[in-house]
Amino acid sequence: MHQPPISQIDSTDPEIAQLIHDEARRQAEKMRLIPSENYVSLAVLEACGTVLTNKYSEGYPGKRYYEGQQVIDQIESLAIERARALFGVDHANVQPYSGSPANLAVYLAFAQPGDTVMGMALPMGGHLTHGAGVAVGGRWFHAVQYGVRRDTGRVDLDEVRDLALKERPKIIFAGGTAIPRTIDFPAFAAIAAEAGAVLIADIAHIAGLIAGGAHPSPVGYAPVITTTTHKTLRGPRGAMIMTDAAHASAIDRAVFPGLQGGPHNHTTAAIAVALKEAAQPSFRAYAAQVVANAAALASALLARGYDLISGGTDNHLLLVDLTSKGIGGKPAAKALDRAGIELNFNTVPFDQRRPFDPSGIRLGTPAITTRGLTEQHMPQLAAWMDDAITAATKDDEAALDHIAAEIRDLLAAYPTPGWSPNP
Ligand code: DSN
Repeated sequence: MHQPPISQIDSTDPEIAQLIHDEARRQAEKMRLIPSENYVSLAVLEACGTVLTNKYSEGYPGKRYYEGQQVIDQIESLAIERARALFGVDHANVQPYSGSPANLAVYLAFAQPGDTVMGMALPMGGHLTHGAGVAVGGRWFHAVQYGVRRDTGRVDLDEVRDLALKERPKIIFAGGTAIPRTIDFPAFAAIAAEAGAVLIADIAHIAGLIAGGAHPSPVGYAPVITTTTHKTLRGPRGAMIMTDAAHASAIDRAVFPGLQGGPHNHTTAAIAVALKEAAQPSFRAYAAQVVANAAALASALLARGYDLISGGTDNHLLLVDLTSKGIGGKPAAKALDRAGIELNFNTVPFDQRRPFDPSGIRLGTPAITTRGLTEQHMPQLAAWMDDAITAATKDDEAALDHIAAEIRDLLAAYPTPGWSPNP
């Protein structure tokens, strides 16, 4: 049963309704370890499904290009105030449609096409929008990229500094999508100041950890902070850009009218709801548990001989090089999915294989922690992963199906918000 109900879709569009039912069951029965995913609360789900989707509101509270903003202005103002209070920033723009448009707004605000920009290379753990050659940042700008050290798997801050001083980028991104270690925002800030660059902290993956006090904050170091709202922060699909006072109007102009039209007001309301949830004491406990679970899972995998990039994790995320296990990341991820363990194949630093068939897998604990799993479950999870990877190397599909059944049995005791198998 869905909550909020989808009885109208059931009667008017049974095909789509059935697919929503199927996806809800899949999310309930799988050990969801994709580190950028989560389960939002019922309140966030409800906000996403309201009449707020009917309204256009180009502009910002008090300065709109359409009438009828008496209520929408209040909703967006609340979302802004909650973001400011939660993260301790001067200014928040809650309108970016998602993380990629948020980062595109940063380019628009602080660089001209052809300018030098700098970010972490995608195969090293960075993000597509931080200067990768296939995306706008790499195609319209002169993007220079830093990585991690081969011996430690950690960001090489000497390389970052050397590159920044040599290339003098207009902007430097700190952050990424496959970084298992604490990001040293003070060090990045010192480098950016020396190089004359604007430091952009992309905290998409760790926003919930920062809000919950489980990762150091970039506030006071990075004048511009971009984040999605749906990863560890556990809100709806969306994004925010937070700034100090000096960079606020450049970002606001870049988001609208520079890049986007009307904000998605149902999403804005859901972001506001999620920000209120993230300000509760229970969210601090959640953030700490996400990190504790990841550490416990890392220990259990290390004990089974797995090669973790950087040797472990400080946050919610683990990056595993499967080379020593004799299997590529992609066949491993597919086998694990069949075994009820959902994660993604991923490049590892200095990967010798191709990006679509890389050596690693990436996983994390935000979603399973929301369901209530704790450190005590992590040795069993590591054992299931290990068994599934062994089964994959032997094409033992029966073993994979057996693990999937065991996982379904365990997870039945940990409900998902928004859906239950009972009619
Ligand atoms: N797709 C997101 C992730 O999985 O990390 C980044 O945008």
